[in-house]
Amino acid sequence: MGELAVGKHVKYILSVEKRKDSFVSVVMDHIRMNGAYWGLTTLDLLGKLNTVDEDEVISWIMECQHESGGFAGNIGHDPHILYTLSAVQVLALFNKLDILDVDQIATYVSGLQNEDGSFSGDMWGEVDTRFSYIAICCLSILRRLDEINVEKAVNYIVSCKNLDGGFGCTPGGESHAGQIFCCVAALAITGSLHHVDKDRLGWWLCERQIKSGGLNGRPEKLPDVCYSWWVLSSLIMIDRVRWIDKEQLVKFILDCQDVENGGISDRPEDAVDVFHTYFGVAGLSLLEYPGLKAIDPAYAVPVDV
Ligand code: GRG
Repeated sequence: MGELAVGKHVKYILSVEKRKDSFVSVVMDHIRMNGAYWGLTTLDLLGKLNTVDEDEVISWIMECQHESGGFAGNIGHDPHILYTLSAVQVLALFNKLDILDVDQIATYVSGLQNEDGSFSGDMWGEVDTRFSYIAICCLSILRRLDEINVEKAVNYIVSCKNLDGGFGCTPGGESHAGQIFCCVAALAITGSLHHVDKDRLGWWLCERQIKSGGLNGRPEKLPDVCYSWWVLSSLIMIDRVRWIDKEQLVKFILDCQDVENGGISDRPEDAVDVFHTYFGVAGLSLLEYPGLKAIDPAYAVPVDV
């Protein structure tokens, strides 16, 4: 089994930021705040956050904030609850939450809660359990969970639980590992994990491991490095991580590295990107790979943050 190419991955992440006119940068322009969260959290897990210009990052983040309190994916774009969480998470990495107007952000996030307890992602109203997690995680980091109706938020998430023990986007939606992470983490943060059928969900989640050692996100689908995060963090939160073969998963993630130019891809031999580099390294952190900072499975930031 190879080793994690730490130096190469650091170089890769720093180089992505510099290639502003590349095809990838152009098509990712509107979600740059997400890219910043993935790239900077990876650097922090690798112990290399000091390789970036902190002041430059922070002033760009603050330029993405709107009067409503919400943050956009980049300057000149519309605010969304997802980029708001990413902005808060990145500021937390730099221990700079004190520069935020917490009341303003709490008003923005709590204003997106609907009558049935669900959350919309922005003013256009799409509802999804991803947004329930994001609201709960963001307000909890800012210590403002009391701004929303937590009981209704939890009841809505529970209404998205399926007979297989998993969770979907909305009531009746198919169980998917990404949504399961969102629902389980939101329930963990609000102290409501008793709503989860841990054995049933643990079984569904550990069935995601296929022969190559990698994990898929739902039955009959291809494995993808990102599920090393969505599945593993959920198994840890429900205390069933011993049900998968950790060594095989470490091997799968390491096989997805570009050991020459850095970066991690979804599957071996595919093209690398920052999203999979982050979730690969975050997965290895959950697997206690040597030399990496530990990451919190619910808040998705290093434990020391
Ligand atoms: C702070 C970690 C963190 C997350 C913020 C945005 C979000 C909250 C969570 C997203 C959860 C989610 C739905 C993840 C899945 C992403 C993904 C790879 C979707 C691909 O879906 P399909 O149907 O792929 O294309 P499959 O693997 O099912 O074929």
